Amino acid sequence: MNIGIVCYPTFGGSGVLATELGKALADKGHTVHFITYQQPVRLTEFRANILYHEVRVPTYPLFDYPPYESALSSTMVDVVKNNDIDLLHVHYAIPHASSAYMAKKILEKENKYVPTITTLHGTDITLVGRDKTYAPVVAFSINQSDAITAVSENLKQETYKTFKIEKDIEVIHNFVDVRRFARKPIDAFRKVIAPNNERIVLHASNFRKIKRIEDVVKIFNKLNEIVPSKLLLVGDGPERPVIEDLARQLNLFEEIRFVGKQQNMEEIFAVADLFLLPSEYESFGLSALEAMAAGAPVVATNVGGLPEIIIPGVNGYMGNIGDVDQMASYAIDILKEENTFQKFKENARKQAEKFDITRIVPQYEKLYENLYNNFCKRGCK
Ligand code: GMT
Repeated sequence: MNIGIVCYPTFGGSGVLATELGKALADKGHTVHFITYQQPVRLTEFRANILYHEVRVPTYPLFDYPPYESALSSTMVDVVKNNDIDLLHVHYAIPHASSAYMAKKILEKENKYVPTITTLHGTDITLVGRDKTYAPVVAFSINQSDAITAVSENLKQETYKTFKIEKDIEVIHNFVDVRRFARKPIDAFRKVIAPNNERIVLHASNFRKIKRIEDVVKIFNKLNEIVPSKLLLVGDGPERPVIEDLARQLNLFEEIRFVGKQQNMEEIFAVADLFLLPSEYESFGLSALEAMAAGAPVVATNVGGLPEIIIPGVNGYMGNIGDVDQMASYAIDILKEENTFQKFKENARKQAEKFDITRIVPQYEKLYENLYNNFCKRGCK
């Protein structure tokens, strides 16, 4: 098939998932057209059947806010017409679902019919999407999608609670390429971070408030009192200065490494002994799944879709939001004794296998085929 994928090209989970999906579909022989404003960060190598179409947003003195949504719809129209696109799959509802709707309507006027799929990722529903400045457009455009998917059962239920959705939402969980993430740690890299063989604790995110990174630091502080450890903080965002201050206040600057945004996450996950994700909400927690695939157990909050991937006492633990003491004691339980730690590691890998790319990507392919066949009965192409 010729598949158009629209996503955010940044380090966020929705863009990562969309890019990994596009690469997997290309590996299976489909031709994938990414439509976005920048080269997606995980789209690093060249493949003949992956094409990238940049959305240009011309500025004009009148525009305090250049109209990205219109530019995106026009680019979709152009890509669909000139590349014989079979379907458009948009990731993250805002503004991708409404741009897709607009593109579909324009194409219909030219007797070209293209089905659209919207995959909901989390904050497009639970945070930004429910804001009343966006909500009517979000609800309308989701309902106009020919198929809707959500990355967890929790997000599906949240969507029904938040909006009046008239269609079925199919849950297709996020996935990970277990073989790619099951890397041997690079010894030299481990040595630099943990010269005295301390445990390495990892957190990776976009450093937004919802991630509660101050809790990551506090949990680490308590863990480090009992189990000598180092904390690796990957990513960047608005909370970083606050977290740097906290690390200094707690006299932890020597124990914490802020490495910023990173491309090669497989190598970083490979050195991690534990992944911390004490977020206020996670629709799924793709980073936690990637950590598990690399053999790192996860201590997180019991929110959103995290209970769909973490089995307490098996591959990690979950605590209540803000309960730093509880999460620290879970981290200590996992890391202090080698046999227990090795069991958690093995279980983390096993659990990740349930969400392996080979199991989940066919679910998207099946959805595409059904949609394409049904849609075509109604007169596409
Ligand atoms: O976590 C973020 O803030 C980024 C966000 C995104 O849209 O890129 O991630 C969301 O989508 C990911 C991929 O489906 C999920 O794994 C994350 O849990 C979800 N984030 C939230 O729900 C806060």
